[in-house]
Amino acid sequence: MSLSADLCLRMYRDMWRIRVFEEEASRQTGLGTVQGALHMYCGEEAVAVGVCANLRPDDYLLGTHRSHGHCLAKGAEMDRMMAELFGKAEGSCGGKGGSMHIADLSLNILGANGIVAGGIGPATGTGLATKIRGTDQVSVCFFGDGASARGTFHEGLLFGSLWKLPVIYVCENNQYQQWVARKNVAVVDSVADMAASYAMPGVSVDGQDVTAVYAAAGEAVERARSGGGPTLIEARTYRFHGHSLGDRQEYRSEAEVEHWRQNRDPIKLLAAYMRERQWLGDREDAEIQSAVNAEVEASVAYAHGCTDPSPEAVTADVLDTAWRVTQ
Ligand SMILES: Cc1ncc(C[n+]2csc(CCOP(=O)(O)OP(=O)(O)O)c2C)c(N)n1
Ligand SMILES: [Mg+2]
Repeated sequence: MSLSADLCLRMYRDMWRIRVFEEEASRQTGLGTVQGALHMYCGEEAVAVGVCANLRPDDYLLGTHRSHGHCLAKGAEMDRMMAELFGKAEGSCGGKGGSMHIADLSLNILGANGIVAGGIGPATGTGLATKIRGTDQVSVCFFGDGASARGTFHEGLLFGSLWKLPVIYVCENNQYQQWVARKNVAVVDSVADMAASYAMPGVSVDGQDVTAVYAAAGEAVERARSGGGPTLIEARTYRFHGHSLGDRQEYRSEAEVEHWRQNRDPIKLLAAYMRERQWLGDREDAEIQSAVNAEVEASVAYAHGCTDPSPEAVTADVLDTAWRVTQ
């Protein structure tokens, strides 16, 4: 399939936005302005960007604990995301969600979450809801390879397939599950093969190649929108950083990480693809990167100018189930 220069440039810029945002978030954690666990998505940007380039603002998105990239790719505002990491009232979730719970209901981003496979059930639910309502929205759920070992994954795929729901299940197979290599704990190599058990199409793509991800997701989104049911996409990818900040990474070699950074960086690969076609020159490249750097710097300035949540806000938006049960 052929992609336009405009689309590639947009995806290139979006991958840079994720990369620089996260590097800054990591720096801010070191400075103490951002608190809590931070799971870096660097190296995996082509998955979020290639999938989300096929989505409309009203499509649903469910994420993982490693979701800054998913949210930015779907259109979440960078300023409010940085403010959220700073724990500020103007943040995407009023400063109470932090890195692992960023949501933006105005874009149907129903949230990152800290429970492995936690998004698969809700994404199947939004798929059911849109089918009942008769809209043509699709639901996308990102999850890691580790999530494919959880019951929720199997339940979600079963009902997604049984009811022919408009859901795209996107597994980011980065070959590691916290501090364990997938090859030491999995009995099938490709997560895409598991789709056969649920009678749905399963596709495995090179997750470092945004053009391949874009094409595979495009087919899946079209099938879902036109009533053809769900698809399981496995994107083979790699995280450049440890599981979360501070991980000593004793389970993998520096040489392996260096190999992926040098030869399999999705940003470098797209740059080479565009340069070959003369869609990207030195000047455009420098302009894109400096605009992204400025946007990220501005988000930090914005977050610094925000206010702390008021103590009274602590119980707002909290469902008091005990109260409900006794009423
Ligand atoms: C139900 C559950 N079990 C365990 C954990 C602890 N945990 C957090 S991330 C993670 C590994 C997830 O691996 P994967 O799904 O491959 O995602 P990745 O971190 O590689 O993106 C684990 C075990 C958790 N958060 N939730
Ligand atoms: Mg993983």
